[in-house]
Amino acid sequence: MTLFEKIIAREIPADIVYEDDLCLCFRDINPQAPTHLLLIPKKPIPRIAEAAPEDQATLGHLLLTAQKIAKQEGFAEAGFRTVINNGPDSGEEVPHLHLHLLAGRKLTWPPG
Ligand code: D5M
Repeated sequence: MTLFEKIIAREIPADIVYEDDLCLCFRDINPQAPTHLLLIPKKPIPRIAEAAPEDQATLGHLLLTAQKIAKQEGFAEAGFRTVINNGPDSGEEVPHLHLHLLAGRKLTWPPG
């Protein structure tokens, strides 16, 4: 079981900001911006590269939920960034698909 599955199962504590049948959102333990959330599907898809056609609805739901959370947490208008790391070169650490939601400061481009 990955770390994020343990958070879904409430075996590890997390600061949860949103939950529904398909996904869970909680604060990143090592924030890279004033607001740094992780939005994960409850289904343990390891990473985008391993998502299947049957995951289409879940993947779409994640993006629409990101929009909902941005409004709920009050950073939709100022702007935010979504990041999905995939594989070794990206810096992916936890093999359970997660969208980073970063907000609360002017973000630079290109990312590091
Ligand atoms: O991002 C993995 C992210 O997961 C990274 O930003 C730290 C975060 N993390 C690690 N452990 C925890 C716990 N226990 N709670 C909250 N956030 C956590 P990646 O894209 O895989 O590099």
